[in-house]
Amino acid sequence: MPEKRNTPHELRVYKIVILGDGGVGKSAVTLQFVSHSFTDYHDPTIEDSYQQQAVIDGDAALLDILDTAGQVEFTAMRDQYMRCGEGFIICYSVTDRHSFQEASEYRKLIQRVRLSEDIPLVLIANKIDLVLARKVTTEEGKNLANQFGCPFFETSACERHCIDEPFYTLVREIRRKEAQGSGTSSEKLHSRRRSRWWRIRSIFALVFRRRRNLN
Ligand SMILES: Nc1nc2c(ncn2[C@@H]2O[C@H](COP(=O)(O)OP(=O)(O)OP(=O)(O)O)[C@@H](O)[C@H]2O)c(=O)[nH]1
Ligand SMILES: [Mg+2]
Repeated sequence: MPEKRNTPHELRVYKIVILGDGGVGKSAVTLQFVSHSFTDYHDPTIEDSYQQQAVIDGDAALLDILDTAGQVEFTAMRDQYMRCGEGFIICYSVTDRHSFQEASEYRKLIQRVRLSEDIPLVLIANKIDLVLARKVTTEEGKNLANQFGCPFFETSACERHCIDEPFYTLVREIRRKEAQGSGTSSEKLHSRRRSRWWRIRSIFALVFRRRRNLN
């Protein structure tokens, strides 16, 4: 009998969003992960998405990665994709202290949009090959990740150092959360509120339609 194989349709898709300040290397890290390549010029992203299959702990996964804009002029869609992401990678550059400080702002933004503390998250400190330009220590990165309660990795997209681990770890975090149950109580409340709002909106639409028909 032929061996049963997973078709792409049977793959579990993991929606991953990568966030961080402009120029920290979000696109470079993502491109290294999906295509093992690196470009040394900065082409500011508006929004790109990539798909990559992987077998993680024996289970096949399709990582659907949204590479977002760090430049403020391109961030209009931010709330929208924060609502759909199942897991987030926050990236800063060890050569840019401001990007490190902004990592906390990205975390707050996720919590504000999702109304939850328990969203699968990984923190990465990129550009560690630029040793002489380093402004943020490993210790500071670890402390921030402890504060976030999330895994932490130091990466170099340029040298392809520690590129796969953050993505694999994030999938594990998503799986762990799924195994614990379908979402926290505040998330459930949020989705209930959304459906309640949807029902109220439908009732109003019906009443207005009737009144219009009567006039
Ligand atoms: N030396 C070194 N340079 C890097 C590394 N990662 C990215 N870069 C460089 O940093 C610059 C910005 O990288 P991008 O990946 O475009 O940064 P980004 O975060 O996607 O920027 P936006 O799309 O504008 O938000 C580019 O010139 C990259 O070549 C790294 O690990 N080491
Ligand atoms: Mg980019």
